[in-house]
Amino acid sequence: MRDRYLYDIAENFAFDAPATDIKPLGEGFINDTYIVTTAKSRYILQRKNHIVFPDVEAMMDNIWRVTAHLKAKVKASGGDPLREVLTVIPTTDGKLFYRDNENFWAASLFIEGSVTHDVADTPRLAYMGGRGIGRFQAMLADFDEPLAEVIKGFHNIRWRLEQWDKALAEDKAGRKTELTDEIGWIESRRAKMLAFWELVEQGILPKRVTHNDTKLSNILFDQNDEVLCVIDLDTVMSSTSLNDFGDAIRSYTNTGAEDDSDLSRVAMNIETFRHYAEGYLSERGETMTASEKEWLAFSALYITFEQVLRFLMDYIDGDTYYKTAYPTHNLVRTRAQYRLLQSMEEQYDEMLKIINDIL
Ligand code: GN1
Ligand code: MG
Repeated sequence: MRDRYLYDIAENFAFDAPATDIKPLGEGFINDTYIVTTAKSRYILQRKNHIVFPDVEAMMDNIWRVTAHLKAKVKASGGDPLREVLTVIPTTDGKLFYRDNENFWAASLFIEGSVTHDVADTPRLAYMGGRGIGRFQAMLADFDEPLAEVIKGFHNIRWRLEQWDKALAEDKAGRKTELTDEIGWIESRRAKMLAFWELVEQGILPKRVTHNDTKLSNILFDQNDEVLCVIDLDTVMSSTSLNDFGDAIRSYTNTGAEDDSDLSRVAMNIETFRHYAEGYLSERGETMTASEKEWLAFSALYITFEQVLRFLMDYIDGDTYYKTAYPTHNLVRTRAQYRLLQSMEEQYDEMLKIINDIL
């Protein structure tokens, strides 16, 4: 059925012609995404989750400035800024987002002929994904404007653990007593994870522009599987760039699904790790500090631990953050991500060796 509401929203954006078709696209956990067709072009329209992103204006301002910087870089090197960088489409009155009574909306250009992949099932895809994120960070190395912290303490485990302690104390959904093992997984690693974050707090690991959601499906490829650009810039912020490496390893190398209920399928594929690291370091190797290189492999454990904590905390809170498909979904996600973390811990020496060999 033609949903009049979405067409009314679309009219507020500076598209080249009125929308003739609007369909849902993908299945993100946070925003709702649609593809809008006009007589001449296609666009992406997103309802931004205002609970997750309390300051949509600041978020869109981050995205606008970062993409302007990237576009200038791509232009200077003879590339096509409309295909190699996300293009935000403003509203008809020149704003970066549209707000109606209940929702916040933003739009961007759909890049024709682009392809996404959900699973890094070939060495080349893992390598190219690493290169894509490496280049994204390299192009932003000289971006020295402040960026808004769109989600407070996003990859800050000190902050996450404060929230965790509160969630346990409140036990909102009354689920804590069934979760003794799972809670132990977090507590036994608390000190180690905090020690890593302290390096960021002390400036030993420098802050850079980071993407903060580096799953493979956030990269657009062309028909030959060359990287076009990195999308989903909602969480672009200033933090350690190791987060981006760690989150990519968490998502690329998993031989199972993020929410796999069959734990025997879940493990870290060390070859995928190697290929991603090779691609990433081919772009970033020279601009990384000695401390960044030293802690690169650990960042995968750090981000995977954080994801275990976030899924479990949402389960304890009564499933208020992530979209869930069934009542124990967040618990299943927790266990699957924990299995992945264990697999990384088992292969940590090998990960260190691979990084050293590449460098
Ligand atoms: C969320 O919605 P999506 O898939 O882009 C989340 C990430 C998590 C991911 C887990 C803003 O990303 O941090 O790693 O789910 N994004 C936010 O799949 O919380
Ligand atoms: Mg995202």
